[in-house]
Formats: sequence, C-alpha cells, structure tokens
Amino acid sequence: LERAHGIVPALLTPYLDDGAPNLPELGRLTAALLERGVAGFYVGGSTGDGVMQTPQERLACIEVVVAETGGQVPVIAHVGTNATRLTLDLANRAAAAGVDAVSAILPSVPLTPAEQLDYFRTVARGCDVPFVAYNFPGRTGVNLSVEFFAALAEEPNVAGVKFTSLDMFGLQQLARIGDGRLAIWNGHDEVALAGFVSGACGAIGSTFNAAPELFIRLLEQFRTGDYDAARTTQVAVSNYVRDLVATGVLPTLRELLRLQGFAMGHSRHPLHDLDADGAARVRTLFAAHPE
Ligand code: NAY
Repeated sequence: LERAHGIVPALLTPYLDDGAPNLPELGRLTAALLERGVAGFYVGGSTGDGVMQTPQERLACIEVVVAETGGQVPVIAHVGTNATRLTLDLANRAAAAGVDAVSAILPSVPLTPAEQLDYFRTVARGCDVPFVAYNFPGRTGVNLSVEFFAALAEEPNVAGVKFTSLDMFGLQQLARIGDGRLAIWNGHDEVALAGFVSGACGAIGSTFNAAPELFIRLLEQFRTGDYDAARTTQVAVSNYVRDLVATGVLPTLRELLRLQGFAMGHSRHPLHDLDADGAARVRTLFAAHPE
C-alpha cells in the first residue's frame, strides 16, 4: 500500500442514460488518470456515490478499476455502509476482486465511542486486506480523538487514515502515533500542502479527477524541499478548489470531466447536476484555468 503514498483520486462515477454506472467510461477515466501519473485510486467514496449505490453496483465499479489498473497502482475500495455485516460482506467481495485495501466511513447512526472503535476494528479484523479508516467529521458529525486512533492503531490490519478535516493539529498528532505507524492521507484538497507539512503521506480527494498534475506537482515540490514553489502551487490549488466550491464540488467536477471528453452522465439522484447557468459559469471560469 506504500505505493499509494501520493496523489490518489477519489473517483467520480459516470452514469448511463438509464442511471446505471457507465462501467466502460469509468475504465476510461481510470486509464486516463493512470496515464496522468496518479499513485492509486479510491473507489466508491463520497465522491464516487458509494453509499448511494447497490452493493452490486459498488462491486462492479471496483472490478472495473482493478482491471484497468492491472496492479500498476493500488486500489482502495470504500466499502462503508450503515451495518457492520454489510460492510464486511462488501469488504470481502472487494478483497476477492483484487483491491489492495478497503476503507470505511462511520455508519450514519448515533454510536458511542466504544461502538465506533468496535466497528472499525471488526471490519479491519474481518477482511484479508489492509484497512484505511475514513475520518470525515464534517459528514459524520463525530470528531474522533487522537486516543481513539491510538487504540485503533493497535489493530495490526489498520494501515492508515483518510483524514478529511481541516484540523491540521489533529493530523499532526495522528501522523505521530506509534512513530508513524499509520499512513495518513489528507482529505481536504484545499489544504493539501498543510497536510503534507503536517505529516500526510499523500492525499485522497475528489478534485484530483480533473487536475491531477497540479497536486502531483505540489507533492513533488514538497518532497524535494522546494518550498517556495510549493507555496506558489498551493495558491493555484486554493483558487482551483475555491472555484469548484462556488458552484458545488461534485457537479462542477462532473462538468469539468465532461469538458475533458468523458461521458459522465447525470448525477445520481438526490444529487443534482449544474443548471445551464452553472454549466456556463464553469466553462467561463475554467477556460482560463492552467490545468
Ligand atoms: C471521498 O470521495 O470520500 C473523498 O475523498 C472526499 C474528499 C472530498 N471531500 C468532500 C467533502 O467532498 O476532495 C474533498 C473535497 O471535495 C475537496 O477538499 C473540496 O472541499
């Protein structure tokens, strides 16, 4: 999984007119991003609509990405559901399909800290591939503590954390648990450089689907100690994410990928596409964009 220490797109899912995942197009998107130099793929996350898909659809998307990458870079499958048993079932199917790791967000039901820890532990113990815990307080409403992750790190099969939070102090502390025992992927793309400085091994994010080079360059500049250049690139990153957020990250990325030649289809309901004004605004805004 160390090969995934780098820039890892959380893939969007293209859809056909009838609403089913467009698997060949997902394969094309995967191949194109591979060509553009990404270090791995995160399939079925919030960005990929995982929790809005049936288990069969989720598995079909995972299989396509595994087949398309052919082992060139690791594939991490998000298999989180609202029930341990369902998550474990999907985790084991994903492992059988050849993923390098599985990942899960907390269930969207109120849980005590003991239940949260038990959930992650049970999933990690119950599957044969490494487990990456998905920490996304903005979505779950749960701020998992450093002590929580220190306890989770005692589980041998827990490889790391996808850290989707702006709390860089928290990221620093997680990265230092057990002398770097956990790999931490930064999850809010707008603070990528701060994440790297704080100890992240890379980043998993939605916005890399449309502009992977920008973030690959940023990480390279950070790794080689070219901090002035990295700061300049981070300004471009901030502006890019600001413009995506202005019209909504996911529908805007879908539109940008359309402009890059991918048949993205419509957003999966209840998500909406951009309206005509929004799409026109995206075309104008990003026409001038270097990426
Ligand atoms: C996933 O698909 O699970 C993710 O990687 C989510 C990461 C994204 N977070 C959200 C809230 O969508 O890429 C980020 C995010 O879109 C970006 O930082 C802009 O806020």
